[in-house]
Amino acid sequence: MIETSPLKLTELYKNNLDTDTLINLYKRMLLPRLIEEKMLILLRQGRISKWFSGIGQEAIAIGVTMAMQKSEYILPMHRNLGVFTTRDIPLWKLFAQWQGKEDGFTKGRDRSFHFGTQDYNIVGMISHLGPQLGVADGIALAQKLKNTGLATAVFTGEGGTSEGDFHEALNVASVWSLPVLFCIENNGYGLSTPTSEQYNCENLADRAIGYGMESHIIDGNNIVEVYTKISSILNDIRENPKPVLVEFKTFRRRGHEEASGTKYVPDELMQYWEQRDPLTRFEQYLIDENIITSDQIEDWRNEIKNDINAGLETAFAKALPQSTPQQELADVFAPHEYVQVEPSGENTNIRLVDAIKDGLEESMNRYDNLVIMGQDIAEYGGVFKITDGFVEKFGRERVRNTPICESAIVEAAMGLSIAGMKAVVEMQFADFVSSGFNPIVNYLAKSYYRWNQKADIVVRMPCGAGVGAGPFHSQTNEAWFYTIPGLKIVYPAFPADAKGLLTASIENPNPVLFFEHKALYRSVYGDVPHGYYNLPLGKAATINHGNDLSIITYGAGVHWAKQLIDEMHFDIDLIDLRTLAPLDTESIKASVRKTGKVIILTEDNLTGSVAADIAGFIGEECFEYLDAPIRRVGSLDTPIPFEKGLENNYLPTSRLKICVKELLDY
Ligand SMILES: Cc1ncc(C[n+]2csc(CCOP(=O)(O)OP(=O)(O)O)c2C)c(N)n1
Repeated sequence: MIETSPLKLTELYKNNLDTDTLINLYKRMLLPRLIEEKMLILLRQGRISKWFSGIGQEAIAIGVTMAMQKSEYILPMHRNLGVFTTRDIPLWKLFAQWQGKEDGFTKGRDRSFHFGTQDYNIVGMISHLGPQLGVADGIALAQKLKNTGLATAVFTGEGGTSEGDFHEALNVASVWSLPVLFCIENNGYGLSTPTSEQYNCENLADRAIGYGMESHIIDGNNIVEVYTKISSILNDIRENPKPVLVEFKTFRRRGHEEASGTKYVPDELMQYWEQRDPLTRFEQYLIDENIITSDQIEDWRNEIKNDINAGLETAFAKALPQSTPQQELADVFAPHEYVQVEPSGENTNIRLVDAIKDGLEESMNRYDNLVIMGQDIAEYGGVFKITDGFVEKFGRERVRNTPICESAIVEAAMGLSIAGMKAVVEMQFADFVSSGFNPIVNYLAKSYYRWNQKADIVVRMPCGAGVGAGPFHSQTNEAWFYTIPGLKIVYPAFPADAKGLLTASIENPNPVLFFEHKALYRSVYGDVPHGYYNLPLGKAATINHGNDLSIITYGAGVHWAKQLIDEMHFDIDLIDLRTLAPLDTESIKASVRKTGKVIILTEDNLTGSVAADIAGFIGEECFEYLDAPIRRVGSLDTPIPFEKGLENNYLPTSRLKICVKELLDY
């Protein structure tokens, strides 16, 4: 039965809040409810596309947002309309966003709540649900490092808690004592999946114990409880930075999205929760207590409905995006004006590994908002010793050992960038980036295009074969990323390039995957300028000038080709691409036009490699200049074997020599 007894409601809503606050909480809940009711009508009329309803869950978004300071970041989910309205985003702009209008938050590039806005300190979700939990860690880390005393709140459904991101994010937040409020909205179902099939513990809040974290269970349908308890938890978090997990018990009263219905929900359950509607129940309480009157409610409803209609009218009148392919392409990366910093003129002959260390150190000196994160990188200096001595120079706050959780750390790097910092993430081995793949390709790569949020992050990737390390410590996996718009890929072959390209990558506000070949780390020496200098991304280098054949390659391939040219005295043009994205297409064209024959050499296995794409480009752009078929030379289409002899068979060096001879004789 509906709890209408004044006594019971008095008990339920017992509080010390003043009348204004109570009325404000009510009106704040009323707004998203009325917006939703309108949206359901528009949906039926086919005037908006999808709708994820938060009806019955409003108390959580509103209570949490009201308890937050406006300067604190909130990372809401698809049912948290109340976060957006409580931050006072103009209604027309929200509606324009949902309609894909030019003046929405994403210029029509992403739908519904998939956007963020720095103006309102809101960072919306990506569809994958979990990644924002780690992003919240990064934002909170930035607040902690900057001593702002601000907390960060992030939402997830109970379904999202089954994702690895949830576990990684909670663990990192706990290990680093980050001021994050993790909010689980446990609304009974994840799409059609009931909680009994989602997790096997009584309360999700209990999971906090495993992470050494405080937790609370809160009635998510009681606005007073949400607001007062969260206010007090946040005060505590701000003073003593630490993460807190809150499980809000609530219920999803409508379908996962409107079209899918609620057939699988038992009627009694629906009725039970309808009786606990956070808005109508609180309204009854306020009337019973003579805090508001029915007339006032009527007036507010009319006022809000008028605002909604006005907002809709404005949004409907707004233009759809009128873009061109050029404009779309120009918005994939954050703008950056590269300013050349010339080298000092004084050089020392050092190894590639030393040059990378140098570049990193110069950048740490140059940017005091730069943080490096990675496994074993602090006192231990990283497995390749690149950050050896950094803790002593820059401190543990900026040189951070991480737990083994590639996803959460990439996400945390994104959070740092959102909060105005720079991050370098060291993958212990490039192979392990697969465990952080999702946030790189879906969050970092797409965020500038989606809502103009830069991802000022370099992911360092110790990669490559030739060290007898087997299938999981030898891959060169640049092709996994080459196809993704929004990522830059740098792959130096020489020490001086490595240093100058690393500093340039760190300067650049976009996500850069920086490949460092392990076999070259300690075998390749070169003269490297002292001090800070940079090199532009997207410029290839000609390592050997020749006329009979072009070899276009990068990384270890440059050294294999150079060795062959030196041994055989071939007249070959050798192009070291140095960066793959952006690709120096002009240098490729110039070389192929000069020689008329070309090999694209890659250490990667051939199928689907970067070489395949470059071959396609040459076929299209240089066809009239070719005197022989374009040849790709790469590794076998097998995993990389461990044993030295097998690894040699796998790698393309022997096939390169044959191919060079065939082409020269063609
Ligand atoms: C990684 C991933 N897997 C699956 C989905 C599809 N999906 C979208 S929402 C959803 C259910 C989410 O449930 P929950 O986290 O409890 O949030 P709720 O929708 O109940 O608010 C699913 C399965 C997705 N978006 N991302």
